[in-house]
Amino acid sequence: MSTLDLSTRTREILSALGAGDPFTDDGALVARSPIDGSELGRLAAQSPDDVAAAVGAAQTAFEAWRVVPAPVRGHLVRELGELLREHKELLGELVSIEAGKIRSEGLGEVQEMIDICEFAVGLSRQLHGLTIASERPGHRMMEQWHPLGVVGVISAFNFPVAVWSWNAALALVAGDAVVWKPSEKTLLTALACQALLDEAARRVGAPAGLASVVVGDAAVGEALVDDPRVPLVSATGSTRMGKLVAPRVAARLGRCLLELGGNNAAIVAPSADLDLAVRGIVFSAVGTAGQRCTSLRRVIVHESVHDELVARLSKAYGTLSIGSPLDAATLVGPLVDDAATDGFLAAVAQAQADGGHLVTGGGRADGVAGGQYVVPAIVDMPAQTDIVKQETFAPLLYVLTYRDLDEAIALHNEVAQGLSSAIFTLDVREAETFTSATGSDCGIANVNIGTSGAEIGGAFGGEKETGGGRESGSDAWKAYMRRTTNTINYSTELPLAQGVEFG
Ligand code: UN1
Repeated sequence: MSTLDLSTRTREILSALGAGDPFTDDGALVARSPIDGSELGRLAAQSPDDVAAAVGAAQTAFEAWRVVPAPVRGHLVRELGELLREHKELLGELVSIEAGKIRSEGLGEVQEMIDICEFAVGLSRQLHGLTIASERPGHRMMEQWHPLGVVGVISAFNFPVAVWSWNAALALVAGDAVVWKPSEKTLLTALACQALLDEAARRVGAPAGLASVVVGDAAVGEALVDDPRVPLVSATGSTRMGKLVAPRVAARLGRCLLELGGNNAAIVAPSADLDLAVRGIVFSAVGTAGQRCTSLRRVIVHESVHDELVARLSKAYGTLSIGSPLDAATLVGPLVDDAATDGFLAAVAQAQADGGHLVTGGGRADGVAGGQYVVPAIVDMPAQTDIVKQETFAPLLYVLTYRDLDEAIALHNEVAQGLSSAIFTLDVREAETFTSATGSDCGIANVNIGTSGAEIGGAFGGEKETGGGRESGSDAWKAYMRRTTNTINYSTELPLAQGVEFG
C-alpha cells in the first residue's frame, strides 16, 4: 500500500468503526504508520483541563453506574464484545497500520479483546465475597466487593487495544468509570475503540461520560495520575514510566496497577524437545518484532544442547520474512520508530563489545522505505553482562549457557524484571522445580511453551520492576473494586470480640 493509500484506508476504517473524521490540519499530535513512517493525520491535543472535565463527567457517571446491578452492567461489555466481533477485521487492520503488527497479530489482539469481554460478562455474575465464621454467637461476617470509582488507564503502543480492553471490560462490570490515556504513538486505534464503546453504551443506555479517552502528551497523563478523584491508575509501559507514575499516585495514597518492563527468559534443558523449543523461542523472540512486554529476550541453554539449539535457531531466523506487516507472507514487521532501531543497534554493538558472538542478524533490513525494519538478532554471550540485564524493545535474543539447573535459575532470576518465563524440559523434576517457590521469580512461569502469548483467563503481570500488578483473568477483577467486611449481629446480645468486657 502506498503512503496515500494508508492514509485513505485509515480514514475509511475510522469512519466504518464510527470514529468519524477526527483529524484537524493544525493538530499538535501526529498519527503515523510505522509501516513507512508516513503521517496518517493530525489530531488536536487535549489539555489537563480536558482531563479534569473527563474525570468529573466519569465521576458523575460512576455514581449512576455503581447502582446498576452487576449482571446488567455486563450487558454493556457484551455489546462491546459483539461490536468487536463484527468489526474484528477492520480494527485488526487499523492495529496493523498504526502499530505495525502483522495481520495475524493485529487480528489476534482484537480476539484478545473479544475474549476478555466474554470473561467479563461471565464475571458480572460472579463478583463474590466470602462468608466467614464469626467468633461471636448470633453473628455473621461477610465481605462484599463494591465499585471503586474512576479508573485511569494508561496504555502502551505495542498492545494499543487489548490492554485497554483488559482494564475497561473488568472495570465496567465492576461498576467503575474509565478515563483512558493511550500512547501518543497509537491514538487512532484508541479513538476507534472508544467509538465502539460509545456505540455499545448508546445501545444499553449507559450514563454519558462513563468511559472516555483523552489524547495528549505527558501533561495529560500527569493530570490523570494526579487527580484525587481517580482511586486506581492502571499503567502499562516502561519501568521508567512506572517509576514516574507510582510515587505520584502514592503521594495521594491512590492505588496503582503496574504492568512494566520484562526481560523474559527460557531455560532449555538437556531433555528438551528441540523442535518445540525452537518454535516456541522463535515466536516469542521475533513475534511483534520483539515488541511485547512478554517477548523472549534471553535463552539459557544447557551446554550439552547449546550448539544444536543455536544452529537450529539460526537456521529458523534465516527463513523469516521481513517487510510490510500487511503482506500475508511477512512474519517480522517494523519497529515502532527510529529510536527503537537506535536502541536495537546500540544493544547489538554493546553485546559484541562485551564479548558476545553475533550469530545472526543485527542490522537494518530493507522493508518498506521510510519504515524502521531490522533483522532479528541472536547474540551468544559469554556472561550475563549489563546490556543483557536491560530490556531492549526489539527482536534481540541473547543466548547464555549453563551446566546445572541451580545455575540456570540463578541466571534466570538475576535481572531486575520479573514478568514471564519458560522452561523447555521433559524432566518432571526440572519442570516442577522451575515453577516452584525456588524456581522462576516471575509472575508467569511456563513449561514447554514460550514466554509470550498468554491467554486472558489467567492473571497477567509480574514481579520486581515489572510492577507487581495483575490484570485480565483469575481474580484480577478485585483490583478494580473495594472490599468491605461486614459483621452482622442477629442476636439480642452485644458480645465484644476478643472477650473484651466493657461496662
Ligand atoms: C504486552 O506486551 O503489553 O502475553 C501484553 C502476551 C499478550 C499480552 C502482552 N497476551 O504476549
